[in-house]
Amino acid sequence: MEENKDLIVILQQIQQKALEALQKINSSEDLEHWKAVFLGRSSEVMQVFKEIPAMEVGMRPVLGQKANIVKTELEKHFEAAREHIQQAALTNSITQQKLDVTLPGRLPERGRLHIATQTLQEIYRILAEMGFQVYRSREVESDEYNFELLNIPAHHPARDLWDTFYTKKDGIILRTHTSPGQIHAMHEYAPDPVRIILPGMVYRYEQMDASHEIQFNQIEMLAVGKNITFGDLRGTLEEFVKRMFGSGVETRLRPSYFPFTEPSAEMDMKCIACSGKGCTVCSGTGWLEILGCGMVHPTVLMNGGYDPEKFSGFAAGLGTERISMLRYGVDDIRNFWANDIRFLKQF
Ligand code: FA5
Repeated sequence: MEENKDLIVILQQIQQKALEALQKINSSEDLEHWKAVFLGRSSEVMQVFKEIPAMEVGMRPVLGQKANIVKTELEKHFEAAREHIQQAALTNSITQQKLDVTLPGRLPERGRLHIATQTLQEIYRILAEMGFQVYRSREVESDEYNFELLNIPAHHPARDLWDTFYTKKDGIILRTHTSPGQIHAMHEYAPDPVRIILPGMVYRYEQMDASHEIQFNQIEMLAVGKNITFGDLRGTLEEFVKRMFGSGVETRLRPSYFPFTEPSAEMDMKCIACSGKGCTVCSGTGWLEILGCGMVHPTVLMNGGYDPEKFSGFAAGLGTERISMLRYGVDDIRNFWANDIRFLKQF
């Protein structure tokens, strides 16, 4: 009996000791430590619970009840103290680390379309209005499509016009121009008429300078049908340039040579960077070549599945980075893929 009374006194002492210790605590770390000491598995209250089964039967409920009251009481104070400490920490951070809400906010960086994509999209828009549909074609090509079927047999000197990236796989190359797409499209549509554009990246193993890159975008135009003439080609290109750059822009068509067109020509635009005076962009000539073009060669029509006696067509290949350069006054084509954010941000 005496022993039981002692335990009740001990429980009261435990409670008093714990609450006194709690009073002095003002940090979360100390509070957690307090919890381990006074409410943890090997705390004194828990020891009392362990001793109860050895007690006199009649006293067990009384002791159990008392021990529970003490434990609940300590838990209650622990929760209150935790609340208090958290609140104090919050008040402290609000008053000590004051926010200056008048400071300008940090704007998130906004992405944008690359200048090359913007130009491609503008060209799609203009040529769509003129009746051309986009036809996608592969960048990794076969020698057959990039050269043979375009009337450039192996060992033909015209292959020198395009410095090629070869792969280790025999006959597989990176396309040097978008023209092989002409053959893919003709194979798909012949003998129906087509009026399409073939956009995308092309690759050349070239010496880079202000107007030459080793990778650049081209847009191929192809129209095949009945009674299509060089006049249609010229009219279409002039209309395109007018819609792209405005009516005051000067262009010229120069006779040229491509194995897959006959006759062939190249179109130059008066260099906007120097107003035709001559600069690094136009290699001092005052003109910048923007595209090659011509009437589709009868052999190519035949390779595509058309009868050249009944069908004719025109084709053109535009270098679209050159178009961007003229449009925005960019004086070095190497800026396009150098990925300098200061350059790209301007467009
Ligand atoms: C061709 O690639 C022909 N396939 C174009 C063609 C298509 C002719 C259909 C006839 C019929 P060329 O190699 O000239 O042609 O290139 C066409 C255009 O791509 C050039 O006018 C120029 O604007 C651009 N270009 C050529 N080489 C580069 C280069 N290294 N860097 C940037 N643009 C280039």
